Amino acid sequence: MRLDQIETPEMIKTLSVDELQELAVDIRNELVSTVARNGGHLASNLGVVELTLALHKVFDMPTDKLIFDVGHQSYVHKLLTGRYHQFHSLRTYGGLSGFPKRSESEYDAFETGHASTAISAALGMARARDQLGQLHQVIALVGDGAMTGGMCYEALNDAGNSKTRMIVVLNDNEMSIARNVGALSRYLTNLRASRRWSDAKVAVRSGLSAIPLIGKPIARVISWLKDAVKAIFVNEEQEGFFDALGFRYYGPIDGHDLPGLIQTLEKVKALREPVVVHVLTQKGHGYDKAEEKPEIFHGTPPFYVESGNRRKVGTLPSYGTVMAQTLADLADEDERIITITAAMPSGTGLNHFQNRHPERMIDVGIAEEHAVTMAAGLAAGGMKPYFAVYASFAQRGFDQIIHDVCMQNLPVTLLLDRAGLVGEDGETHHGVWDFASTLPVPNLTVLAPRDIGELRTMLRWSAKHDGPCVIRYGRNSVDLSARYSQAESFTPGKWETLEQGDDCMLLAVGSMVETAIDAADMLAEKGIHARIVNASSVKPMDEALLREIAGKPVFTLEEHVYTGGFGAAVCGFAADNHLPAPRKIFALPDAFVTHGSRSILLDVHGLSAEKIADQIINNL
Ligand SMILES: Cc1ncc(C[n+]2csc(CCOP(=O)(O)OP(=O)(O)O)c2C)c(N)n1
Repeated sequence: MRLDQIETPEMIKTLSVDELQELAVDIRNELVSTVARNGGHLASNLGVVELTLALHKVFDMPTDKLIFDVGHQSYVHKLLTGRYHQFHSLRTYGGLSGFPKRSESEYDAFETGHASTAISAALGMARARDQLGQLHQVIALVGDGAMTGGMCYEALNDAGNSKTRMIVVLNDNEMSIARNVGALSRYLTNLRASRRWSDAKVAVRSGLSAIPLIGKPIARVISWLKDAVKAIFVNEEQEGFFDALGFRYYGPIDGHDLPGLIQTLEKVKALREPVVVHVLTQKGHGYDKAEEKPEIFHGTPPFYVESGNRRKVGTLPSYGTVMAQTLADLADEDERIITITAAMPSGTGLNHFQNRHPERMIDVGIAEEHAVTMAAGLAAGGMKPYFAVYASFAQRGFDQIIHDVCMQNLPVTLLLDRAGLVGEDGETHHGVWDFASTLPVPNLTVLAPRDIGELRTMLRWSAKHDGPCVIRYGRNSVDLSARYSQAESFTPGKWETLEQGDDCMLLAVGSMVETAIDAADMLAEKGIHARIVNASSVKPMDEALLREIAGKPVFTLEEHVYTGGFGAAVCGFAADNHLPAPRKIFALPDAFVTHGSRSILLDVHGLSAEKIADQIINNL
């Protein structure tokens, strides 16, 4: 049976192992060709082809519930659950999401996108099952990278103690996006070693046993010797980690061996207690380019299958690269500067910093809450920490920003990358709530550069600033230096006027400055002259400028939700000071924005230059 004939996972149950193996080839071809065209998470999906087939062969979805941690590795599951014919639309506007979506399929039991949630969700679903007198299994598929996140331990602790029937499949490929870090990762490596050791032991034993007369006694001695050596290298006490938490541990098993996987899953299916099945997989398995460079093919833009090269190569450095290079220069002069990533050294650009100051870049794993409080500790200890993190993942550290950083007025800088709409990754990844959560926090300075030049200037300012600070920038870097030169220094609370004009005032933040310039060009064609203001200091605001322009038609522009954002703050200031409110706040709606290209999404929500210009004309 070919992949295009699989309409429901029921059909997989009838297939032999050989037929499943043929299907695995089809699946890998489909994954590579679709992701090469649309971009997406390739290496992780290539690694779970056999595992997903085995899960669908053994369990009865959708009655049994399968929950993907992060959810970026759910493509194979989508292909097997009636979505093959839509798979070409993966991650495009109106097409399939790159993450599980309950609205997309009854087989998507729980929505994910951020790491380390699956065990908690599975435990909740298992408890609901027990409360409601149902009998199905609940399975959480969790990567070893996701297991660096603290929520996993809170959930294991609770689940193991409650003895709730559920299965955690631990997909261990020794990688997060980059190489996995931390003590648990070391522990899992030990377990892997023990498996290689026992495999070798079995092989030697069976080989020797075949020799008549002397074979069996020699095999016994060698076996004893090997156990003694193994006890030195593999700490037997550590092997009880999951058992100690109240789980029954199975593994490690080979995640590309279909018969072995099916056999083990069959065995654990009927168990009435919490179980961990430790599965070893290879990230990128079956596509040589992804096997060689799993980090590059973790999440990739469109690429050529033959060469593995990206289809489009940008000429402008990313904000992350500019940030890391500027900080590395500053760190040459200031030994207190230290950087932190939560498992995203290349995504944030900090790998460039690491190349120059390896001892001053810390990867804490997928542990954003810990990263913020640890940064507060570094600052309290006399260092100058910078935590670079995607805006949507920084949501995890909200309480830590208030309680650990700002209340003590510690000089921690948060560098919020991918702020605004990210595009194809969709609603779990858009970073559009950061103003709402940072603007109300006392002591915190909140900044958003108009381009890479201003980011450099802000970073130089921040190195001398003795207090907490947030600098947010978007996915697409911008360089406005050809049109507007960059001031030498940055002053919080002072906004820059890029164009003079008297007919309307455009107060734009971050990515919206470039859009405001384009919109103003369109307005100029209609004889409307806009003053363009780069409101890069979001807190403190330029109150003097706000008073100066009071009474003129003011429009605010931001890539952030309407509620609690920059425009709302301008309105608040106006109300407080008996000034007229802005004519309109250009911002995102109070709704979850779907996936699709950034330009489409901005246009759909009225935030393209054309739509902004039209709305201003109508308003005036
Ligand atoms: C809270 C949070 N932080 C960071 C990320 C970005 N991220 C996506 S996948 C991933 C690595 C996950 O590793 P693992 O769970 O081992 O899955 P694999 O890709 O190796 O299969 C990271 C860091 C995220 N999704 N959520």
